Amino acid sequence: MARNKIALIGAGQIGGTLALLAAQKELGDVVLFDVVEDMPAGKALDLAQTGPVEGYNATLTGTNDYAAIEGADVVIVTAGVPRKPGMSRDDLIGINTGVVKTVGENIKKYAPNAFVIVITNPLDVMVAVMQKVTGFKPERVVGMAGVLDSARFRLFLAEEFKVSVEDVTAFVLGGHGDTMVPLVRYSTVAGIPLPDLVKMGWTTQERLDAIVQRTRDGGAEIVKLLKTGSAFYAPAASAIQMAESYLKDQRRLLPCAAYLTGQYGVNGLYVGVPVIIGRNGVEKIVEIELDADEKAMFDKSVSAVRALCQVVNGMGQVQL
Ligand code: A3D
Repeated sequence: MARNKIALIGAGQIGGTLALLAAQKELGDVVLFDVVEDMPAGKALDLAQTGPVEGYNATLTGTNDYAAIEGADVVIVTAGVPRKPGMSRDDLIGINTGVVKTVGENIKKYAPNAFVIVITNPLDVMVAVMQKVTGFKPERVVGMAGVLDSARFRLFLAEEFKVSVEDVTAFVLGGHGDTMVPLVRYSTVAGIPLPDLVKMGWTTQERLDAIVQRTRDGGAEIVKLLKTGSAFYAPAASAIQMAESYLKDQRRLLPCAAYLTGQYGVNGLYVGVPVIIGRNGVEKIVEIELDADEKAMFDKSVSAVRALCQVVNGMGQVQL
């Protein structure tokens, strides 16, 4: 049986971690692409030499030539620039729109059947640019953000309740930015909703509010500590979970940036919602009921994403 082929566009901090995780999980052979001369080949060789020690069977190659991604089953895109301290994700739009456009044109040419996961920020708009440029069905182009934002929420909750991270489920919806919507009502410890845990005295509403805010600021907290670059281990792990669900037809229910066609009252926009990922890509967009406050937060987040789409349109490279 032929192995799957996973192309990683951008061989920086997240790209390298994606390659390691994909190899360790033996999801397929990995091709690392970057515009920096020789660097992806160096990273791939280093990772290939990890194979005998870690015991993984995967071929890893690095390249500056898009032709090497030919026929990829999954493409994960991190090409572009990350944030520096004091920058918002939206400040990256000028550089990253052009980068994602070029990347999309090459994915269309060399990997026309791929499932594409975008990580480059500002996420919700970059995934829209990717879909537009490739012309792929929206089911095959998704953005990674919700899995990461939810993982941050889950960690902070597990620490608060002193329980295993495995027993905390959480949902963060909306755009990947300051207006993201951590959904307290739909987040649980082993099925017990957070509002019940407040009633049970496990935490207070004030402490829960602070955790919600820390989740919203989760990316900035790491940018400030790292001083150069942004988070990369958890973003990579999150995208690999999505890729694995596609490649193994796991039908995981994960929050991802998906193209809405009327769901949640939104039409023609990529925004973070729960979806099922299986062999056909996004197989279902799950519409959960939002109360008035949650809906207001979600709508605010949607407006922020729409405003960024207008910025891209104004730049004249792609019309969303
Ligand atoms: P970094 O380590 O700088 O890697 C980016 C790589 O892209 C570098 O190696 C560049 O050489 C390469 N690159 C630049 N231009 C091109 C091009 N035209 N074609 C191909 N490769 C190119 O950054 P990183 O890996 O830390 O982050 C990558 C992106 O992910 C940034 O935009 C981050 O903001 C974003 N990010 C998103 C999340 C989400 O949750 C959505 C989380 C963390 C980072």
